[in-house]
Amino acid sequence: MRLTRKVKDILSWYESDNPGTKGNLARILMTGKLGGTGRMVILPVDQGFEHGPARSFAPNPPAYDPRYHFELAIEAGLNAYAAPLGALEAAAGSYAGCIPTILKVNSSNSLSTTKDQAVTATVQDALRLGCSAIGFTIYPGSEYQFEMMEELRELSAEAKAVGLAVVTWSYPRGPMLDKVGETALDIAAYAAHIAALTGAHIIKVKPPTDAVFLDAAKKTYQSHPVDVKDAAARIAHIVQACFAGRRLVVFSGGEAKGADALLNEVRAIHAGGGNGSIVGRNAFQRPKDEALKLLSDIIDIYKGKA
Ligand code: FBP
Repeated sequence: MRLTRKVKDILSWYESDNPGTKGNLARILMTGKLGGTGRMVILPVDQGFEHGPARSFAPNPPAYDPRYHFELAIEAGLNAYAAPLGALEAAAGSYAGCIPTILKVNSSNSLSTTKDQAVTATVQDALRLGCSAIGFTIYPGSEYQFEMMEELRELSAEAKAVGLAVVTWSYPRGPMLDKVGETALDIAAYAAHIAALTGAHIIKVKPPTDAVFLDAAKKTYQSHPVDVKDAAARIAHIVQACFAGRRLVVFSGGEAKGADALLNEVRAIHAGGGNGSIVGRNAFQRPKDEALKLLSDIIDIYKGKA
């Protein structure tokens, strides 16, 4: 496979990584309908852990079957599929080599009252299952944030040593953050930057709102304004927080919503220079033909066609 100039350029940002990790990043970046463009669409399916099976899969019952998600990601021409251990184990053999996979190695659940996640898989599992990367969530702002970052440090070092990439979900939550704070622009930028500083290859955050949450940050944002009313400018600010755009950053889809609302978010991500989307519920909670249409529309936006 010949890498595009764009992908070679992206790989050059990762100056300390070995050929194994660069090769796995290249696999993700070169796969699917967006292969070679530097943009990505990834299917994440860990919501069974996060929200429970019915809240995740009842809207589209075929999605209870882990094979469904491999099929959806492959048919849609996505770059990668991310899931926890059991879901990958349930189908990894049939789909070995068909699409890059990301093993989500920690998970939370809605029965917990703490903002923490358990480590539920290992780097060795990721290698055994043929994954390209491990995925790990940190909750900046949580009472457990430092333990989570320390767990990430260990797993990340181990993954990088054996040539895997690291995808970090960085979701601010915890006692000092209310719902507005969790997705405020300054907090989202902070979370993305923390993920970059922990050594993530691919950073995943929620699209930021126009709120600025921290009083200390408000002064800075007034003297160095970001056009907070413009969704693309907000995305561009997150990209800036990811080492001036020298780390890949993708944005999550959130709860199921109308196609137009999601496509508008994607237009802003594209215009703001984000590297793509990681869309779970908005994909697998729709009937498959609708999901394929929506994913195709998303891909067209990233190709600059829509
Ligand atoms: P969605 O597109 O379904 O939002 O998936 C992205 C994701 O990061 C999942 O990996 C994760 O399970 C979920 O969001 C967490 O969502 P929430 O923060 O709403 O619990």
